[in-house]
Amino acid sequence: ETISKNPAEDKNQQTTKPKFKQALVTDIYTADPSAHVFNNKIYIYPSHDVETDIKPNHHGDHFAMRDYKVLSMDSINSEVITHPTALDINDIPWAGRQLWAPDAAEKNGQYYLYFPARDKQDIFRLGVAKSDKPEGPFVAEPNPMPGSYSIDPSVYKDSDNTYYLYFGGIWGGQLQNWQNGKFEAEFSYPADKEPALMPKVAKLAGNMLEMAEKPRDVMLLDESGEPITQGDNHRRFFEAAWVHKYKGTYYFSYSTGDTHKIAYATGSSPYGPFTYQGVVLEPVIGWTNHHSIMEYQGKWYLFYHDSSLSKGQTHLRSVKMAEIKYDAQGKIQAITDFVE
Ligand code: FUB
Repeated sequence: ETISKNPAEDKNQQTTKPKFKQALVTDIYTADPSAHVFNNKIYIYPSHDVETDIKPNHHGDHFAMRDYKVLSMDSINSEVITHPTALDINDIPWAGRQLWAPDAAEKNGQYYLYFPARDKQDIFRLGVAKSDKPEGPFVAEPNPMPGSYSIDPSVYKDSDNTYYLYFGGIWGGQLQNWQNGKFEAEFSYPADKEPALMPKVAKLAGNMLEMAEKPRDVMLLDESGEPITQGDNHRRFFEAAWVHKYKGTYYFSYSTGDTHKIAYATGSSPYGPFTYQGVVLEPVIGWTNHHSIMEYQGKWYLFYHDSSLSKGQTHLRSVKMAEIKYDAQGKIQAITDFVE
């Protein structure tokens, strides 16, 4: 069901085609896009940003999102459809507030929406909701995924049909509160020279609703094979884990948070370790930077967001896309949000 056309159209042309590096939809604010090809169509699972009176703070309380809406495109050049609400916080029995960056996966014709939300104790957990349609509506499980914590779940389906769940985010994402296997309100970050807090990975169980194993660290290494350190905030993991595979190599990309970049590292296993390679996307307008990378008909696309439409309001972002290219060694050529 279509409820909006792509408003990024050029008024001088009779077209509704989306343009690279321009907001895909302008009727609502959208962020944190996780893009997938399901049934030969492109589906984008974004956060749905909303206005709030909450003042910006380091916990991210101003990201007060309350529902999800899925975007879809018949092809990379087609109009963008904003679908009706896919999941509302009022229909998630365990959730208290803040529906943050989601992702989705398909298995045997069932679609699974993975999302973070604070529970009624105000601790971030990961939830799952099911649908028989990629755009929803989704029905949430009554409880969060057992043993889940922190934010930004993303699911990578490997070529052998194993599904891996990645997650984690520091500062407002609370990963720093879980250094000893349980939530601790009092904590210290590692010292600047110590290994940084690493993102997490676990195989998903066959039912797609729980982890099949205890989450382990995704090790991000520097060029010498040493863990990236906490003080290296231009390269250390902050949030927004995403995995894709290109020519047999696994690419782990992520946001560096307070240095505002999408960086990436490569490895030979979905568990890592991954060695730092460089930047995919330079800082955008707005504080956060969050993305996904998707292959479609032999080309590769970066989906991301910025706050240009809201004139820089950090919590009011818009999803965009751009093509990315690899060099002969498989290095991703960094892009900026600048429109050529
Ligand atoms: O959208 C809320 C949060 O901001 C996401 O979960 C983070 O990745 C950041 O984009």
